[in-house]
Amino acid sequence: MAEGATNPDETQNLTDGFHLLIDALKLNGFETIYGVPGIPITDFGRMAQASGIRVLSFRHEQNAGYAAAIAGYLTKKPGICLTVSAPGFLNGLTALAHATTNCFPMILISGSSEREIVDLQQGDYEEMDQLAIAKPLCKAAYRILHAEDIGIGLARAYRAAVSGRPGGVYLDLPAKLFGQVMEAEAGRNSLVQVIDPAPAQLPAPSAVERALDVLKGAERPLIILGKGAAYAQADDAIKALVEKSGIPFLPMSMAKGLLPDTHPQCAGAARSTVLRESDVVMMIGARLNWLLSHGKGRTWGDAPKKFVQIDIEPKEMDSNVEIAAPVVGDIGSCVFALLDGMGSDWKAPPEAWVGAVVKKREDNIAKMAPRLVNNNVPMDYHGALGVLRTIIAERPDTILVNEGANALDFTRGVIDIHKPRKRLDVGTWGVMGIGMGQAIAATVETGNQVLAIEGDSAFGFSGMEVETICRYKLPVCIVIFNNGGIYRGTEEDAESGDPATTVFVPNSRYDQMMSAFGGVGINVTNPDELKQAVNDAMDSGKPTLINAEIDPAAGSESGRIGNLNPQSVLQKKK
Ligand code: OXT
Ligand code: ADP
Ligand code: MG
Repeated sequence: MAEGATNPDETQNLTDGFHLLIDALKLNGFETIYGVPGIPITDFGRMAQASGIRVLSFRHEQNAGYAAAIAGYLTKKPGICLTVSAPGFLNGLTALAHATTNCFPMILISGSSEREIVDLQQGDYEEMDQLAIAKPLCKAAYRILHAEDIGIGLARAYRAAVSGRPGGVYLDLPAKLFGQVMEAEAGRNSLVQVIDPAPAQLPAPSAVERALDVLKGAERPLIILGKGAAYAQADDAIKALVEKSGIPFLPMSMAKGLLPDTHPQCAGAARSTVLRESDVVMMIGARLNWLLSHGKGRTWGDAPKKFVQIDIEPKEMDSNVEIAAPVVGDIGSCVFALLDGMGSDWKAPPEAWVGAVVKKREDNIAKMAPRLVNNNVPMDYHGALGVLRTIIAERPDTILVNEGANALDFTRGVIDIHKPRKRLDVGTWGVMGIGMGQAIAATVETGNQVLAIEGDSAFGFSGMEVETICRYKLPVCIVIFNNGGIYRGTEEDAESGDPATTVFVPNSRYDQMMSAFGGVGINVTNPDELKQAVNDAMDSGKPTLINAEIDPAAGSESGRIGNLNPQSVLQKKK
């Protein structure tokens, strides 16, 4: 067989769509596919697995898609999700849109029905014009009709996903394509190895100079680090810039750990103070969207503010407020240029500002400390998180996956992250259901242990993937903060006779779901038991699910974002 080719029929000098796609993926270093098999991609999955690509089979495409999206975030290489046509494609589409919204590179590859029948709407098996539906929800969408275009089609998808602002790409593969036969040599020659898929984008020197001038004029400067900065993997340069500047930094949720949350310049525990009081804010890979109150209003205080923004996407500038100093380029190049321009005589910000931030941070940390050592039964969030915070400090390479409302917000505030890209969560949309997909991909891509802290509602969106975790024997420890419902487990509806819309079966035992598939399932009622169970799971590396009984009354509506709920003036909330 010719070197690098996978097709046993090459003795006949022929290849086909199946093998060309596998060869194209391998040529470009794609090692893992996340998906769900079925017509017309089952054989492709089998052949890919036989060829040495790791093909991880999920229970639902949405979870495979979330896995692919986060794989893209963690590796800077698009995660691949493979689905069947119409319903499988639609299941994967939510994840593709999520990837695009979050700027994660991902390629959704879906089999599709025959074009001739779809276009005449003659009712094919799983008929759907998938390309048209995908287009508005992703960064780019392509269809490959001929085997000789597989190489160029994959190359286009790869480059579109990672270059510029990363995002999701859809690749439509009609069933007929897989079986198309062509000369093996011509097939080999049609493949494309993508050179420099995400080219460096250098900022203009004048933009760098302008940014430094604005920073130099600051009395109360602040740096905000977003998940784009974590994605960029320019960790050392960002650390050097922050430390050389002496400016306090505020990490967005998934940027926690880019510099440790325990770093002396970290202002995570003084969030509202630094947003309100700062006069110059430098955003690095973060958008001024809802998570930052769009850069205006009460959160940001009354005093005028100047923004410096580093981003690869020029259109991001002035999206919500005026950006005084836009620096467009990739974060690594921009940060290096800024560092260079700062020279050796850079002046640290005024001591009054730095000292005030440190004081606020220490006050808030001291205020929280006693709540983290409570031994209440049933547990509240803080008692449970106190022990988990220590475990993460002792095992800083663990990747923390986190979703829920109170389960999300309290965890984000309490658990310090110590290394880059070790916190994964609901992202820009605040979407529930990312948990198990992220947990699986995080360990598959990095080899690290995963601790998933999940609200009981959040877990339910992807809970069936515990079977996947058991099947592949993954070192994932899931802790369900089980408060019996969405936000709280206490609501009643006296009028309808049905349970209130936010409550679940009380005292559910999610741990038994894990035991059903041969994993370790444990129920815990206090922080000591929780600590023991998580440490055991980490030591053993066995798939584990811990049902942590949380006081059903401990949470609040929508966690920290209850203010986003519209209010009826006609009906008082119960
Ligand atoms: O500075 P101040 O004084 O303000 O204090 C701040 C920090 O300085 C301080 N802090 C600290 N103090 C001491 N020590 C330390 N270390 C420290 N660190 C910080 O603490 C405060 C707060 O800091 P924080 O959190 O940084 O600041 P703040 O103000 O909260 O930040 C604002 C935001 C907006 C940036 C932040 O709140 C944020 O990132 N929020 C994300 C919220 C989010 O995305 N939520 C998820 C969506 S909610 C809802 O939509 C849900 N649904 C509907 C649904 C969804 N989402 N998706 C789908 C597909 N379908 C439906 C559902 C179904 S949630 C949900 C399920 C919920 O039920 P669960 O059972 O899963 O969960 P439970 O609630 O647990 O029951
Ligand atoms: P957060 O939610 O943490 O605030 P966002 O997802 O809102 O972060 O913002 C991430 C930003 O980072 C996006 O505007 C995106 O264009 C940008 N970005 C992503 N990767 C890079 C990169 N390599 N270089 C520069 N900017 C990047
Ligand atoms: Mg809950």
